[in-house]
Amino acid sequence: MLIRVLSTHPALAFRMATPLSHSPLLKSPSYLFLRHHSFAPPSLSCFSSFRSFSSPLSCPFSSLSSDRSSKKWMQPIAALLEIGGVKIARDDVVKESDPANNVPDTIFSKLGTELHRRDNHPIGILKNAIYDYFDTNISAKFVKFDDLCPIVSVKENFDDVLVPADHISRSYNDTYYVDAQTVLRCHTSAHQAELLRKGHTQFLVTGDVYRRDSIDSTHYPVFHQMEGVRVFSPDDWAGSGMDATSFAAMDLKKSLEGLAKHLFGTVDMRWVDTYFPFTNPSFELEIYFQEKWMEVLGCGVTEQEILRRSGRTDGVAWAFGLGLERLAMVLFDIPDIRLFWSTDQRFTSQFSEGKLGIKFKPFSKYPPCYKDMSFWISDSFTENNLCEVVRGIAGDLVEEVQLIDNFTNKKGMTSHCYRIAYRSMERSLTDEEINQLQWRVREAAQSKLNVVLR
Ligand code: FA5
Ligand code: MG
Repeated sequence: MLIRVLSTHPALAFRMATPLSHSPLLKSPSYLFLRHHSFAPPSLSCFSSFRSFSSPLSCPFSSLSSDRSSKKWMQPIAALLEIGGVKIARDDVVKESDPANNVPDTIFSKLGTELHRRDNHPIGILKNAIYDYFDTNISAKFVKFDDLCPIVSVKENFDDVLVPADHISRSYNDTYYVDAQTVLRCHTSAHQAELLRKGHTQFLVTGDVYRRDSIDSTHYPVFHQMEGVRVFSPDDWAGSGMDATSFAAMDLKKSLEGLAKHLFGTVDMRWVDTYFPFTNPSFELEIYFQEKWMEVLGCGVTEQEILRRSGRTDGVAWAFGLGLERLAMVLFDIPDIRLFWSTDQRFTSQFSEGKLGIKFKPFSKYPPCYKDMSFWISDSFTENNLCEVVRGIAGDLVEEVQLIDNFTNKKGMTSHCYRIAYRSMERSLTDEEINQLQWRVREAAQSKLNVVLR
């Protein structure tokens, strides 16, 4: 078995040389934690008042269950879902009357699906294969969590992992807020601090995570991550001849390269230096897939402050966050991230528990249909908001939303042209159906995004 690890330098040089405002890095929240920008969401000026939830590792709803009468707004009307033993109704998550709430029904409908807990689903098969690797190849025993509630406090999602108060990832544009103090977790790192505080030193957390994001074959607003954390004590690195940080970084890369080898055998991959608020140094791993470099994970040596707050002043730790869909795309040769949500038998029947060697056989390839849409943007326009509107109308029939033209006229008005690709994974779409979708998208863009169609 062979693994080729390529130099990090080309990507690093590219990232350094690309002006921030033109950088593709900023386009996509998959780089959510890369950079630190100010934001000022007008409707969420109350962000600075955080409320923490007292019940460790529990859903905010469970900590409220004993106090339902005084929290009328959180009372489930009808219990629709049960996650980690907590009942959650639509009205607990989608609150049209709360200006701080931006969770649409399309997102609520995915809550509780828990693809990672289905042993016959590619995401579940991959999770089990990663468990296997940690059980058999790493001497330390990792404790596994896969049913922690995805509704977490702002404190858990951001503060506890040192995300600065004005970091872009906290914005209404990037994160789904249930209310001003509660979010759908946007990464499994939301559970790190709590588990460390509880005394865990080696653990894996798998779960569904939620982000307002762009639309293409490797981005979806709901996806799955696996977090890994390992804490070392001074005895572990004493004989290594390395300082604690270098030792942890070395062990981290070795563990993840071993994982890639375990999953893929031969694959082209490279390490890229990056930035996260919660690790230093920080890295991303990219794998060559479908003729492009695809980022599959972020990781690094845990900031000492996080360990200090959990009462571990003498240790050093590493942490990683794997993008399970991206890894499963490589493992099973799945070309489009929407397929993970398909209930079409022609997709689901191709996978079975414990089978890693399977390559997905596309059961059909219907042609895409492209529709362009040009408009003058307003100051508040964002691409994520447009994507949310398009997904709200076309659901999984939208394959990609791409900015293809962008100019500012002499009066200072900026025009964008977006190309929307519609394609079903399961059937042919009629012209009439697509025209109707496009018409509704245009109407909604105008009424909800304050843009002027051209
Ligand atoms: C994080 O989420 C960090 N919490 C990871 C981490 C953990 C770093 C611990 C250090 C220590 P990032 O935003 O890069 O980082 O996301 C991690 C991975 O999730 C990405 O590499 C990618 O594989 C996947 N990912 C991100 N956005 C999407 C998306 N919209 N759709 C599918 N996968 C995504
Ligand atoms: Mg990233």
